[in-house]
Amino acid sequence: MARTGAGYSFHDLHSATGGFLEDVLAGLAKPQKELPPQYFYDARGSALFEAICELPEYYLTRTEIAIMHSRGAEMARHLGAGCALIEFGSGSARKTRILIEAAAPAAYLAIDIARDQLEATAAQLGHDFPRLEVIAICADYSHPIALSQLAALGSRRRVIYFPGSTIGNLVPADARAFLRNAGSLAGAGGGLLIGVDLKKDTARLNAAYNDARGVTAEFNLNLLARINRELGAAVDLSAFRHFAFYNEALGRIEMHLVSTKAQAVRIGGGVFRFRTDETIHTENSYKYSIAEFQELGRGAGLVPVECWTDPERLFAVHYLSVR
Ligand code: AVI
Repeated sequence: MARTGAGYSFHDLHSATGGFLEDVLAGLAKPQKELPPQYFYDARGSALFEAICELPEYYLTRTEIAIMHSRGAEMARHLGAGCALIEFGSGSARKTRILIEAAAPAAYLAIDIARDQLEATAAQLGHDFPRLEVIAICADYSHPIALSQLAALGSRRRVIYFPGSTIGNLVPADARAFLRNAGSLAGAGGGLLIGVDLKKDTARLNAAYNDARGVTAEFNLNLLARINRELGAAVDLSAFRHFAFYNEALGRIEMHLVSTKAQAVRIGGGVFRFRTDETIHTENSYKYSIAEFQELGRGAGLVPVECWTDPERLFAVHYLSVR
């Protein structure tokens, strides 16, 4: 389905029925129970994530925004005026707005699974930047994307923008495959601008995923609430608690939901037994040193060109080019 609004076009390539039940049943049947993190982001989960981004402990968002403000002009020189900017998981596009102001791209193509927010953001950007061609595509960017809409970008230089350290939510092998795919979407001469959280002291990392107000806990537990809402289950949320810790050996924050008692959980015809303290692994958030991320990029056939960071070296924005 495609439609055109004032200043933007919208293309719906995502099937709303998805595989939520199948993914939940498969994840909970594994020896280490798990749930895929993309299911965090229903309307409630997206609102909770926006609230996380404002928390004093969650330094990632405000630090990346500060880097975009202070170094946007340098990034713009790499992007080149009149380029086509392609963003995966655009969300509210707060950082993109800074980049658009600095780099003046000719076209902006946003790909996101969250349909309503995507269309609202596209409409707003179309209104605020009348000379910018805005194309919104509702699709799951975690699958390889072969978009006919790319033809609309013509021969403009393509730059993929992937902020927020969302790449950290993929295991390194998947992150490398993602970078390779993004590189081929950008094409020879194109580039990738990627926000990546840096390794740092464990206390600071642990605090960012265990905030005092309990918003991250609610975000994590919302996965079970969503299962109840959408799959007609009756999981007792009070029998699970949020647990997040930095796994130093693997260089990642792990989020889990811990069963506080022995219990059986029924979901869509499946019965899943939990021991006391048994966990469901809900998310990884990998942290990369600058050198580690550049190496990951090289492994995907990309050329690290530049990297910008903040004075405390909390967060990095990398520019990599496609040969
Ligand atoms: C979206 N992503 C980069 C966030 C992160 O930090 O890994 C998701 C998140 N999980 C807990 N807090 C925030």
